[in-house]
This record gives sequence, structure tokens and C-alpha cells, in this order.
Amino acid sequence: PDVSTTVAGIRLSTCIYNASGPRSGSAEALHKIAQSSAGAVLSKSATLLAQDGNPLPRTWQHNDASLNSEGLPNKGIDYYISDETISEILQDSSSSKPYMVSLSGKTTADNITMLRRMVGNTKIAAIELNLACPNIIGKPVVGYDVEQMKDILDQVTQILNLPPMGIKLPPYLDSVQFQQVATLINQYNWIQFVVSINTLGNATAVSIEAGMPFISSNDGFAGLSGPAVKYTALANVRKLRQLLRPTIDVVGVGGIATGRDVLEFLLCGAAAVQVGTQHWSEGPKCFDRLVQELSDCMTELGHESVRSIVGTLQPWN
Ligand code: RRO
Repeated sequence: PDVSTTVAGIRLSTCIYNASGPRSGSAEALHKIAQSSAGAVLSKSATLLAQDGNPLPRTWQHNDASLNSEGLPNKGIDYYISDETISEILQDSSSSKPYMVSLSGKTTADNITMLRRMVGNTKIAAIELNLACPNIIGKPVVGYDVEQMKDILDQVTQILNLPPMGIKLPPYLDSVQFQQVATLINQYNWIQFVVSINTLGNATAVSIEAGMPFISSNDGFAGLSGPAVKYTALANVRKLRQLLRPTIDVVGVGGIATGRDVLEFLLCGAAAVQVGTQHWSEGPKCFDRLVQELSDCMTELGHESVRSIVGTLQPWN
């Protein structure tokens, strides 16, 4: 079966690629993704300047749930957009894969400064503007604040000749939130895709032996990911697909661990999917396995192409 897709008009040879965050902070790590069956390569969210992130321990994993309070450890925007880095990531690839950059400025001004540095850069296939980091101490999630979100989207509108643009959203839980955010997003013609979901913020894992949270940073409050969030992610993809204009692609992410999970996201309306927690625990060979499992599952169910599945979940009545 045909497992290729397009996102924002960009061809992805497979519909599965990495989520920003796990194993995506260095050219060396990104090169391994480029060498796998992943359909694209996406960087760790960049800030204007390099930073170390929050104190350790800042991640925790158990069965079907992961928590992180990384606090944006990254090498700074100039690293992720430099010719040297991009060549290193895409070196000895038979066909060069789309390379996408995630941005998560600490302020709107920082995001605008970083975007201006990417104007006219044709080596960057797309930009994922992260409006959903839950771990910056004292900073609200932009995607939960319609006013702040409108302000940044308005400012991005002023910048011309950017690579194709998408935004990364937090999980929404209430229908009013979905309506508000979709109505806002639909007003911006430059938004070509949305990525849903980022981690579910402010979760806590408790050690009964220590009598403390497992995670030290941010008082033990952290973003929840992994199979525990899959159902929330599926609903977010489905609802956004229903509410967003058809020219916006939805990229699904949240708890994908098997080829069957990928198919669930495609049915709900995802044009492509990202894998975060599973990539973190299994490493980049997860993309080879997931593409094979998806392909097998499609054959079993009689599906000829990914694109023909997208958004075909049927109603009961
Ligand atoms: O670095 C992080 O703490 C982080 C980010 Br920027 C994000 O968007 N989502 C997340 O779970 N962690």
C-alpha cells in the first residue's frame, strides 16, 4: 500500500515522523531519524539562545505514561537553521527528506526574531511554531490564551517569504475551547497545518517510597505523554479536522506505539502523524517498525493508500 502523504503540499514518503522533543536536539540524533523510514525530520523546539533546560530529574516513564519537565534544553535557533547542521542531518540520504524546524520562543518577540532569520531559507521544508510548551515556569501555555495567541499570529502575518508554516497546539478538553481556537486559526491564510497534541500539562507522578514527586523541576509538575494521552489526542485531531478549513492539514501526535494507532489517527483526520514517547524509549528504529505495521494493517483491511483513509471515520447515524 501507499504510505506516503502530503503536509502543507510537502511530499512525505511515509506519513510517520518524529515529534519535536525526544532525540531531536542534535544533528547527530536528527541524522538517525533521516536514515530511518520516517517521512520527515523535525528539530527540538528552539529558543533564541542555547539553554540547558530544567534541573534533573526532569523526565519519568512508567508503562503507558511519560512525564517531562525538560524546560526547553536546546542549542539555540542558529544551530538548527545553519547550512552545516542541515547538511549533517541529511548527509548520505538517497533522497533528501523534508527537514522541519520547531520554534518555541520564550516571548513573542523572540519568536518573531527567530522567524525573521528563516525568511527565504529553502532548506527548511516547514516551520512548526510551538504554542503549547507546558514547562516554562511562570509562563502560561499560549494556546490556552486566545488573546496572546491572536497577538502572535497577527505578528507572524507581517513576515513574508517564510517556509510553509504550521502551529503546534496543546490538548483541548472543552468544546468551547475547540470552537474558539479553530475560529481564530481559520482566519490566518499562512497557517498550512496544525500539529495536535503537545503534552497534557501539569501532571504529577508520585513516589510513595520517597514521599515526593518523581520529577524535581517545576515542583514536580510536568507534561504527560505516551499511550495514556492517545484518546485525548484522537479526539483533538478529530475535532480540529471537523472545525478547521480543509486547506489546513492536521498532523496527529499523542501516544502512538503501533501501526494500528497510526490508522486510528488517520481515520480521525490526521494527514500524517508524529511519534514522541515511543521514539524516546525505542529509538529511531521505531519508524521502520511503525511503517511496516501500518503497511501490514492496511493490507489486512484492504486500504490502498494513506490519503484515502484520512478523515473517513464514519458516524453512527
Ligand atoms: O522542553 C520542554 O519542556 C517541552 C516542550 Br518545549 C514542549 O513543547 N512540550 C513538552 O512536553 N516539553
